[in-house]
Amino acid sequence: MMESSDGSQTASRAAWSPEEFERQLRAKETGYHTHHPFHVMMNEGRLNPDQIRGWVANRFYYQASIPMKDGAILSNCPDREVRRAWLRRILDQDGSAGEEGGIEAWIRLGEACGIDRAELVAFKHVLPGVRFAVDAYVNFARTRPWREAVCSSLTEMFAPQAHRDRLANWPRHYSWVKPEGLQYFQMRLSQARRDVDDGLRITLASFITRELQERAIEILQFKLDVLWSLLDAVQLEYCK
Ligand code: AHQ
Repeated sequence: MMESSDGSQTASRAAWSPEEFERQLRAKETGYHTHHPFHVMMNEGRLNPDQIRGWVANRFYYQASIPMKDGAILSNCPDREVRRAWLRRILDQDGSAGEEGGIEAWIRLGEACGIDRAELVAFKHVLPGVRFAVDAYVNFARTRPWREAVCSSLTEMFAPQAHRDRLANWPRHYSWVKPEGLQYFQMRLSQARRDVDDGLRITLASFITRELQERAIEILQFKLDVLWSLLDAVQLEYCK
């Protein structure tokens, strides 16, 4: 037990070991958006084409905002090594020589679902609640210390299972979606794992006191809320 200056006893709040800290972070999976009712209905094949198209068109605003978010992290980060690694995320999404990138792949998902390309890229169908949730995430990355923004990307620890579920369920339940549209989910299986390795290494090395570690858990909850609120807005609009 630690003794404070006035002699009162205060419970020691020792920092978690790196293994326990990672376990605490991963335990937040229970609040991940794959458990949202809309996503459960998606995996169970209970969505109609308009609901699928509504999800794809609204999630496009999130996808198109990722490079802006990562650019904000780069602009706040003074560490050249971290920037070199983090830059890859922008190229993964925006594309680079010979690689069309994730944003183009998501546009092809939209076209495979029958969404007009011009309407998708103009964010014509993006709902107010989706815009607010995504903008909150980008503004978090712009205004908070870069290490906090790195930590907020760790919801992607749970993303590979989401992509595996879609790759398994869409061909079965949504065979009307042209199969080439699913390439984005395939791409992210490996990219997400690599991104999470970077993000977790930085987070475990940066949040080293118990107080900072509990702040990291709060940050992850904020990002889980961003993803959950996005689906709340989509479900309210498309599941009336
Ligand atoms: O396709 C996704 C992606 O590129 C990213 C980057 C990362 C971040 O920096 O916040 N998070 C993320 C996510 C992607 N796809 C989501 C999905 O369900 O398809 C999951 C999402 C995430 O878990 O944060």
